[in-house]
Amino acid sequence: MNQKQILLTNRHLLADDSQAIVALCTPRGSGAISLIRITGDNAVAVADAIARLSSGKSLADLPSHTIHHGYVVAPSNRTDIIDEVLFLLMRAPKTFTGQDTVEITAHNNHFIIEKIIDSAVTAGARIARSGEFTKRAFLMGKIDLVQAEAINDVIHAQTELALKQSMAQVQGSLSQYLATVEADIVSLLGYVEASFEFLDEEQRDLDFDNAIRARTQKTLDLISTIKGHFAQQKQVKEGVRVAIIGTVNAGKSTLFNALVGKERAIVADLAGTTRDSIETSLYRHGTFMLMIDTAGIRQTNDVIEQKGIERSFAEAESADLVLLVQDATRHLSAQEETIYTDLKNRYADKLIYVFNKCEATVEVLSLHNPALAYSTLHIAAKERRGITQLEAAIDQKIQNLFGQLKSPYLLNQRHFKLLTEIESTLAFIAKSCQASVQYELVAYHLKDLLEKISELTGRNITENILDMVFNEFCVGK
Ligand SMILES: Nc1nc2c(ncn2[C@@H]2O[C@H](COP(=O)(O)OP(=O)(O)OP(=O)(O)O)[C@@H](O)[C@H]2O)c(=O)[nH]1
Ligand SMILES: [Mg+2]
Repeated sequence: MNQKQILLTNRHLLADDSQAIVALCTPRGSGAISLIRITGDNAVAVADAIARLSSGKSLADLPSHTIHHGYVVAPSNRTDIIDEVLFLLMRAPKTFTGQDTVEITAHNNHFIIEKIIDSAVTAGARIARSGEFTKRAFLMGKIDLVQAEAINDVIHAQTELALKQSMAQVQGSLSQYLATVEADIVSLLGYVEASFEFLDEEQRDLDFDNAIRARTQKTLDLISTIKGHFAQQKQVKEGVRVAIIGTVNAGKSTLFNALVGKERAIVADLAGTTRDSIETSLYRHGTFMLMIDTAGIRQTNDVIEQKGIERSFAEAESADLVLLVQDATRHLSAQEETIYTDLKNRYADKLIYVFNKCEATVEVLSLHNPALAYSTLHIAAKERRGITQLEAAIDQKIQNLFGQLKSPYLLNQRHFKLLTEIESTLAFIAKSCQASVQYELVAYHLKDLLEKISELTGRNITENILDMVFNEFCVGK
């Protein structure tokens, strides 16, 4: 489907949605300049009603994509100047929303902004709803739904990497990728339908059936690959969970405080000081992290408390990065060692082994334990020694874990759910084609898949889902 067809398909949703809308597009708060956007069929008329250009002209008479100095005035009294501004005039269709647009660069003052918006409303605009600019851009066929969601992701990106990926998606990379999947399925459907035509020919069976099987598998592999990135990408988007795990009294809370740079967790000599996990978010080197201090693994009467072990494993499981802390001034008990080894083996990729209490004066017992002598870091959390090196190791690990995502796009829950459905249908087709290909059945499912994919890119979508997507936006986007 080309852009024009998309426009026609979606145009009915636009129905009475061509009225000018107005909103502040820059964040509220300090800053010299703010930007107010008016878009819609009557945007230029609305702007003219509140504009007094220095040139004495009207925006309606001026060429598109030009900037004009002037004043915003009250529509009821044109001598009442609200602010000295610049008007950026952009006519359809070469605008973000695809509709006539006037952007006003005003001074960033709460009262000025409110007055300008009020004046625009008096002149015939209405206040934009959350995400409405982007919704219009979508409805006018300027962007597809995946790109619209990516704009939302850009606004809310928590890590630099996530931002880069969102930007890539705004430019259309997942959409292009999905177009490939769609093309694959269309061609597969072509094979299936062609097979109807050659139903009586002897040669047909083998060639067509094998081609259909191979193509189904190929598409299935592609979908699985995209899906495989989901877990990772979710973390890129939401920030990185770093869990500090270890035996009681190992100095986990002391380390936590050193890493977050404040006395957030209670530190005490008493074993079992931390009873519940404590979380603090922090931002460093372009990455948003959630640092988690956990209750320690505790040994009582020679038995290790089961609950503590389970909790630690659960934290390790849901974390993106595990700092496994060992008190270097004492040996681990045999049971503790089993747990440490288990954690280390299970989470090798995301685990940093930290020996704490490694002041020069302390004999570092554990260093002599060959079983544990593997990529360890030695710190003295209480004196803040080795923290810089540990931070560097954390950054390095994050880089390793997330820096090499193969896909330049982001997925959200909606994408993931649909991809799962597409995958299971393809798996079903693959399975049912193992013996002989049931052409009618396969054709039916493939058509269903095409519909699902168009649901993903929003080219065939119900208003319900639309509203869900756009409601996540802030007003002015
Ligand atoms: N010598 C020395 N003592 C430390 C160091 N880091 C922490 N401690 C001490 O070890 C004790 C336990 O510290 P915490 O940070 O409360 O240990 P924790 O692992 O959080 O303990 P729980 O919450 O009980 O599991 C305290 O007395 C700390 O002062 C260190 O680098 N060197
Ligand atoms: Mg603690």
